[in-house]
Amino acid sequence: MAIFVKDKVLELPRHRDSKEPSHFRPKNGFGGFKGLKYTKKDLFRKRNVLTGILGFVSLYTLFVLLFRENYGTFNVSGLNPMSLEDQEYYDYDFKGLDPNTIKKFDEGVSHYIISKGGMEALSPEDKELYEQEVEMLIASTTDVYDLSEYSGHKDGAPQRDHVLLCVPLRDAAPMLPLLFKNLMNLTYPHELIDIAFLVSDCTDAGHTMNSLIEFSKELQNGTLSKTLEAFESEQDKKNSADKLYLKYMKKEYLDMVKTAFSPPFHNMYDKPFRSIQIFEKDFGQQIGQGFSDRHAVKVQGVRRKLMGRARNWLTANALKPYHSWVYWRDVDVELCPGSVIEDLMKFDYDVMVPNVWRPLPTFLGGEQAYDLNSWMESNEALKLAKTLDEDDVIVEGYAEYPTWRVHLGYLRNENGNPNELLDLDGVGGVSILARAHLFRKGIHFPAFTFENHAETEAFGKMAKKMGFRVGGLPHYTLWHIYEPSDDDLREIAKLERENKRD
Ligand SMILES: Nc1nc2c(ncn2[C@@H]2O[C@H](COP(=O)(O)OP(=O)(O)OP(=O)(O)O)[C@@H](O)[C@H]2O)c(=O)[nH]1
Ligand SMILES: [Mg+2]
Repeated sequence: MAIFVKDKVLELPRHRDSKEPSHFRPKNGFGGFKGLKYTKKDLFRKRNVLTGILGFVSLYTLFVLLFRENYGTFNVSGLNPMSLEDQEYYDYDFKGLDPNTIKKFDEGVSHYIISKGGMEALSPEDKELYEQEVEMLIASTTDVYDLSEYSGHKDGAPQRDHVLLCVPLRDAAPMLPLLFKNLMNLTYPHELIDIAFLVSDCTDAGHTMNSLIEFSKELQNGTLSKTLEAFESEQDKKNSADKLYLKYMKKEYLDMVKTAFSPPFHNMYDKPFRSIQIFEKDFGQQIGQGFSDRHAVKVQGVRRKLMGRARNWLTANALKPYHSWVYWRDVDVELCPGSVIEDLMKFDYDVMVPNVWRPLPTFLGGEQAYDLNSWMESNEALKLAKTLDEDDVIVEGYAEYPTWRVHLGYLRNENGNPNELLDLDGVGGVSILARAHLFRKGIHFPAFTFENHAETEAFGKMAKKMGFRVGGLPHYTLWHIYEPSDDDLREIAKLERENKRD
């Protein structure tokens, strides 16, 4: 396996003649389509139901293999083999139809269920088999969903609510180790989470896509944490100039990061997710992904509208009838509680976001509110909107747009109650949990100006306008990564020169 970072390809620091075996195996211990019988929810509890591999490529859509074939007798050191018993790995679109049974019907089959004299002619066993086969025949062309069953419980995990986890990515290869560690750290049952990545407009010669595929395979094989551990310990040995800024970060924050990424992790850390899909589609984004490029005020409207297109495209393609919740997550989150999905769900709101801060070098104050897109509307901003063109997009945090809104970010108290909740109008996109039926009802991330907003802020406004509850947690914090701006790098260089002189 190779992990790609920027323009370099970094081979993993270990030799593997054969693929690392997974310590997870599908229940019944076989893969592929052998010995399968029935498919639908009510059938798949039968023995010998389909386990295994579903892989397909469609319009450059890759469905990454769930399991490799070579599980068998193995044991990754320190890990016990574990069988993937959870029914959710095998339900809905993970069909297990027996081709021979279907073929039998296709070729025409005579079946007598009443005797000549009107007496019951089938034995109870024959009758049961006949009913199962008919059900399989129907299931081969028909899916039936009662959408009222997928409206999202506030205790989604025990209710077995399926979650679609969407991650948009652009030029994100260096960020993937962080993202995948945070994904593994999620405590919401992995077998209930379908992950959908959208890779767009990359300028890194395919590195984001190639690395993403490799990481996804390892994740679904249950071997990613071991692989990353080896990879990162090798990386740590390299004295990278890019990390110079760490000298200027608060020790408390660096300690928090260290603790978060050191074992012990939760029991199901390595457990494969229900599925991973990777989509690639370009939307013509031209603005660079560098910190200073993407933050210029004049590019915000265009950039946000394109992001809206990308997000809508992803939900439209990945959302299935059986998803009850959709969780949106940006790649560039450094610290996030593993229980974030459950923690956002439990309030029974239709849209819920946490607070997002970022660490800063001590010469800039050590930390700051980062995501200013989560806010309560103000009269001043409504008045300001009336003075703007219909197509203008208000962006928060810029002197050009004095909105005087209440920002979730600024309400944070380090020791505040993480369960305190505030009703919001606009939301930021770093980490949004929303009920799936909002998307089914047409709420989306406007790629046009909606009430002088675009993308996630307009999504919040639209959800509110359609009568849904939108909230945020001022004292529940996710930490966005710190990326030194051009000015910060100059300051760090200056301080380094001064230190050397002393
Ligand atoms: N698919 C896709 N993903 C993108 C695009 N631009 C950014 N992303 C991803 O979307 C998420 C958010 O992007 P950021 O560049 O962090 O932008 P932001 O959320 O507006 O916030 P800032 O960090 O303040 O710039 C990240 O996961 C990016 O990798 C794009 O054009 N297409
Ligand atoms: Mg970001």
